[in-house]
Amino acid sequence: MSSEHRSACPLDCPDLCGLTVTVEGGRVIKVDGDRRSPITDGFICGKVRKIADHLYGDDRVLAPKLRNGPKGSGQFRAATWDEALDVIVDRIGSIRTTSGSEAILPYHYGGSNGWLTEGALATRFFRRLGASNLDRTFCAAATTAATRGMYGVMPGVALEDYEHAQLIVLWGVNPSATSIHLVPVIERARERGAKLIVVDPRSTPLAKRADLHLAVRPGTDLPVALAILRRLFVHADRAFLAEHVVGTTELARRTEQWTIEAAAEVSGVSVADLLRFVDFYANSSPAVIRVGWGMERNRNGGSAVAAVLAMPAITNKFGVRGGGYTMSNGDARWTLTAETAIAEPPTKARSVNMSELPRALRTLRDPAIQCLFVYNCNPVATAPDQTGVIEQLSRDDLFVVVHEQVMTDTAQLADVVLPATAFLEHRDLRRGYGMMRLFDSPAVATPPGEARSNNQLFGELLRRFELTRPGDPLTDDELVAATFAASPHDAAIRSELATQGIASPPAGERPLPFVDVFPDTHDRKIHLVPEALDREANGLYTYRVDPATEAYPLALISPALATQVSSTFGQLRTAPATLELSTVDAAARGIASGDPIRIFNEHGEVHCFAKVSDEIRPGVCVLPKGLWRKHTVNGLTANALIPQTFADLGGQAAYNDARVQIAKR
Ligand SMILES: Nc1nc2c(c(=O)[nH]1)N[C@H]1C(S)=C(S)[C@@H](COP(=O)(O)OP(=O)(O)OC[C@H]3O[C@@H](n4cnc5c(=O)[nH]c(N)nc54)[C@H](O)[C@@H]3O)O[C@H]1N2
Ligand SMILES: Nc1nc2c(c(=O)[nH]1)N[C@H]1C(S)=C(S)[C@@H](COP(=O)(O)OP(=O)(O)OC[C@H]3O[C@@H](n4cnc5c(=O)[nH]c(N)nc54)[C@H](O)[C@@H]3O)O[C@H]1N2
Ligand code: SF4
Ligand SMILES: [Mo]
Repeated sequence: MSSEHRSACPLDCPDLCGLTVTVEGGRVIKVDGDRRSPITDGFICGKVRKIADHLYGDDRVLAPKLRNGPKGSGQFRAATWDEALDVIVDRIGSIRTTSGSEAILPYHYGGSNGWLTEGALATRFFRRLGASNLDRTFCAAATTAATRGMYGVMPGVALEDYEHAQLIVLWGVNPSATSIHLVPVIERARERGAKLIVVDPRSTPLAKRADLHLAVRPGTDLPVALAILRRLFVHADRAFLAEHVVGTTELARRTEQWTIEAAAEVSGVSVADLLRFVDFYANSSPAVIRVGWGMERNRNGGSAVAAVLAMPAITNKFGVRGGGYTMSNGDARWTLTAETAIAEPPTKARSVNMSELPRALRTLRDPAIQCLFVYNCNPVATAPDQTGVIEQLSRDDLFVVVHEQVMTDTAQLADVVLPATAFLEHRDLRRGYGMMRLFDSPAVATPPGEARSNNQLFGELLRRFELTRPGDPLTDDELVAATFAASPHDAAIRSELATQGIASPPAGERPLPFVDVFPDTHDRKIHLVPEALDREANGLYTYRVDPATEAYPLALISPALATQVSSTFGQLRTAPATLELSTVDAAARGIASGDPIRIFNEHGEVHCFAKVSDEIRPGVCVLPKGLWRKHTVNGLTANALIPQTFADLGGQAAYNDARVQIAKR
């Protein structure tokens, strides 16, 4: 007998789909979209429709494993949970005694991305232990810094409201892969006459259909945006600026050197096209800019995002449905957070930027890191400097624990592998970062083998290290109850969740910026040149020149694959990796599609096959993010070519700052 259950998809995707899950004998046999969320509209992506392949595939970790061969040999023996936890308690205990707790580094990013799996008892455990803290900078660190500094946590335009726009700008974002439910909304707007502009070095599916495509060189969005702003000042809404905006004069000063001609030169886009952008934008309302994450991952990323976010402020595109910008809507004024339920005060322990993992492991002293505890993350596939990550994780004197659903490239390097549940097997609360609602995503399937949720694991570790306190919630259900209890104002949300499994934020699910919601900076104004950002960036809006050299002239970018979420589901990919390069760059090197090639720079070398494409601009090549080692000939991916350097804001990894050369093998 099968049964149907309502759930939600908490994966790292802006859409946050409502799901109908069919379960038989505790196993998921079918997943489809439902209609509780208008944006899901009854359909979901192929990745999640096929999630049974992930849940019940050969790579699933079913029981704890202990390494019984040399590091990285992939030799493990099965163990009981008790045995594995004894090893962990023993090793961590002795590291604490000899070197202190900061010798332990928790290493995590999104994982299943819900409130309960992201933080909760793991945060509590590592803080009470006194472990080193982690700066989570893989993604959205630069965009978050820019947005918060300028607008606070004001929600942006709801994705549903794009239907009302007359102009839609997609800036460094590829919804055809990363937010598929936005595509039909854009199409509906276009049927009603909306224009579409795409700013992207690649001809993405929507760029091909756009009214204007600015195929900028990676990392040159800043001069482009400043030159456009310089022109937009002519169309400024002076009354709006006077009432709601601080820093206009200073921003105008910083745009001065960026004529359209200068920006065209640096970005490789024509003067005529930049002027067309200005014309479209100045003369359209409602106009919305969807800011993606492709533009933040370089040395100019934070300033570039800030410059783009200044456009709707200067011209006042707010106050109308479908007008303004959308960055992340994750902070859409939820007063309810799992943080409030946990209320575990931050510690004074040192903080380590996750995007310089090899450097931290190599150089930190007093104490050096001796234990890396990985959960919700696959750094061998996703962190910069892959060679360094592999080298460091393979050290005999580093104790590596990995809590995982499947045998990832990182798990292969562990001393202890612990089996983790997947969403649908544990409960989670998840708010959207595109779609603004909050979902309660229940456990609907039986965890295979001995998989345990993050909170089961860290609850047990809290107990074993005698770090629990009376009244501590220790299960997912207790954590949800504590989350609600800590937010007494949210009775309405609670009852919506209980009856529907989905709730709207207090400000409504489609709030209008500057009508329903305002910046929540200290004076409720937009800050165009916030002092803190100016200091952090060492001069906000200062352009740093392209890192290309004669030896490494090509920009390598690593956009998202439609078939994965970062490296998640990568075990299911059978196709070998291909590097896409432009017809011009291929011809210059005598390379044809299918040729074996090597891509190299001072950090590393990747061996794979070429795909010659007229969908990327000359000077740029593409190797997608999230590939696994098995997908390339020499077991290294784009991340082996990515430096441990940061964007200008947020300590953000500069994934798209890699410059490379390509040759036939
Ligand atoms: N299917 C799928 N969906 C996903 C993900 C996934 O891996 N797969 N990942 C999820 C996550 S973690 C995130 S953060 C989001 C990311 O969502 P997106 O921001 O849409 O993803 P990206 O593919 O990283 O980058 C978007 C575009 O930026 C372009 N780009 C690269 N460099 C530059 C630049 O310097 N300037 C400009 N203007 N454009 C540039 C790329 O060519 C790419 O088309 O998607 C989420 N959704
Ligand atoms: N080259 C390149 N690399 C990139 C980027 C890029 O642009 N270029 N962008 C990056 C971006 S946008 C992001 S967000 C990061 C993401 O990088 P990661 O944080 O490493 O994300 P994933 O690759 O999705 O890996 C998450 C892992 O967590 C596991 N997991 C899921 N749920 C749970 C759970 O409940 N418990 C436990 N213990 N584990 C769980 C999954 O099985 C999966 O293996 O990658 C970054 N890496
Ligand atoms: S990954 Fe995105 S599109 Fe796919 S089901 Fe989840 S929320 Fe929906
Ligand atoms: Mo991300």
